[in-house]
Amino acid sequence: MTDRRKVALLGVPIDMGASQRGTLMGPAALRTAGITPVLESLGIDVLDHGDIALAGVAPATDAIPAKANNYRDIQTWIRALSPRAYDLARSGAIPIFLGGDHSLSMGSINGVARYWHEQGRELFVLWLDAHADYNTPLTTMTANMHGMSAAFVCGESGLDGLLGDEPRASIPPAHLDLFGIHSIDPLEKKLVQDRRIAVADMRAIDEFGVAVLIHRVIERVRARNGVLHLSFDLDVLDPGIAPGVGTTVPGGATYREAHLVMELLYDSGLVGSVDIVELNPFLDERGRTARVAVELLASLFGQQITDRPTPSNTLSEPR
Ligand code: 6HN
Ligand code: MN
Ligand code: MN
Ligand code: MN
Repeated sequence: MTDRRKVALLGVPIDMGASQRGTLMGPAALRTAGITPVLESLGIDVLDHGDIALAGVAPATDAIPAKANNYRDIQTWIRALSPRAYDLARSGAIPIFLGGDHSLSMGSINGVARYWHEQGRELFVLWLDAHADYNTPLTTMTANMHGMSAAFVCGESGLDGLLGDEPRASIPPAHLDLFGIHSIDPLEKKLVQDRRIAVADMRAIDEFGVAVLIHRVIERVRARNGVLHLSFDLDVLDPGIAPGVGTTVPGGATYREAHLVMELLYDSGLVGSVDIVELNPFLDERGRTARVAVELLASLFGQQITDRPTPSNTLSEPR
């Protein structure tokens, strides 16, 4: 079981999966923005494990796939990260993986999924992102591996040797929810449709609102007594509130939409692990994006405006 009052932070300063350098400074910026004291102020016991070390990862010998930029570098990070993620999940704390670009989710989710599957629990993944990240080396237009992580997590082929000896623990595509999407490549879109992946794109969010759509995700996880991993790419936010990411797309989620997602997820009690990725301090404006990220994590861990009973969407009874 996860202890909702215990958090383990692990920095994963990787930037080789993206075309823009700079996300390697992400973990430091999240710490500077106060991630530890903010979570502690909510009564959470925070253990910061620092940044992951790559020493000791045995050299890989598998063939390098075509159309996977910086494959060897990313492979080293992923092979170091997956067993760490497994251990952190087993510790009972909620791990938060501080990115780093989104390729890190290939390792974080693999390790976490392996742990939950051993426990006989199903893992679901909520992918909050402007992008679907459902490319493979066969569909990609850029060869950037941060655009392939959701597909890898769902067991798509094309990066089959990536983990080396580390066991692969995929989730079925039916356990993935793409949320907030507003940019997708043509072949990637076809693959997402072929796999019948649940998508709440920005059009759906405009039309129905985040509450209805997040409840749908929560109910699906709850119905199977599952655990939810949140993979939070900061580029899902509108560039007006989160300029510090490498791949900004206009028309992202508002400040309040994003907070409501976090508040509803907190109420659900289902989140067992988190990635927070794509923060690029080199592109940020006076730390704004790092600060928004920490504020959103506070809502995910129970910060509330009023201390109303949860879960509830009603106002308190008059006395
Ligand atoms: N991200 N679909 C584009 C690509 O290069 O495959 C963008 C990917 C963005 C990835 O933001 O994590
Ligand atoms: Mn993205
Ligand atoms: Mn909107
Ligand atoms: Mn992403």
